[in-house]
Amino acid sequence: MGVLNVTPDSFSDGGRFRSPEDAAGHGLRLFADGADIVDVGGESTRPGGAARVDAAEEARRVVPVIQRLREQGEGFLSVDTTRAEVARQALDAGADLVNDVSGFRFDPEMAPLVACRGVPAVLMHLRGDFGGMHRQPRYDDVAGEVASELRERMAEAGRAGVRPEQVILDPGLGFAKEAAHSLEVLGRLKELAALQRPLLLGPSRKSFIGKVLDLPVGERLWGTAAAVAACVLGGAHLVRVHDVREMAQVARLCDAIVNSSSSVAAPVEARP
Ligand code: PMM
Repeated sequence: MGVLNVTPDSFSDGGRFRSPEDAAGHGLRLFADGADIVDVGGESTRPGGAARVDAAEEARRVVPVIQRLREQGEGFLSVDTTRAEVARQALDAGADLVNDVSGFRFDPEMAPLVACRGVPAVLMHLRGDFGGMHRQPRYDDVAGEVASELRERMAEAGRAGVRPEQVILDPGLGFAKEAAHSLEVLGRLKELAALQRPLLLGPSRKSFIGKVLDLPVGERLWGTAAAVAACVLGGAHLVRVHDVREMAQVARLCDAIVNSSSSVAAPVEARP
């Protein structure tokens, strides 16, 4: 999944595009670079409390880009929003799936919309709201708590009519999590497989990488590659990244390792 942020202030790639044509052009490049899905977002979730925009402004940013990509692009389009009204307009413009980082919590109309349209939707783990989520998140057992909170969110969505087959789960790296929490979730990804839904992860250029490597956001490509490898080897089905060309190679190779039953089955002493 390639990231296409149509925002003035996203943490690693805000303010890049001057027009919807410009942004759609970047989306087409992401497809050409190997993305299966392009995720179009119009509101920043930047650490430290990004200023929220209203639904009309968010839709004004994403809908024309989705329309253009739908006309010209072949791949799947996703809308990164926590607002049902924005998701509705994006789906009407041709989006195929909804990516809601609030796990359908911020807008009570989101789950009913997803249920009614029957589209796939990413349900991400997040505690609190955008403003408060970075204030000292506390966990005793981060992987266990994320898994059980995702299970609760999925059950809640089910009560609104969302079928389990529609749901893609995301533990929300960097969202209401310190670096140590994100690293532990990555290391214990297999525990989320128990939820029996496809997993999406968004490690790209995030601050847990910067913290370990002591590097600014523009120099986290290799760290992102390592994190993407951990995601795919840990069982992720989708990774949301900015640097699609490079990460497609990392993901494909890790996928080949996962799918290579011979290397898994061969006894250690039989290996060269
Ligand atoms: N991260 C960001 C935005 N949207 N969506 C999902 N499902 N998972 C994520 O980890 C995620 C997301 C923040 O990153 P950005 O500002 O670079 O887009």
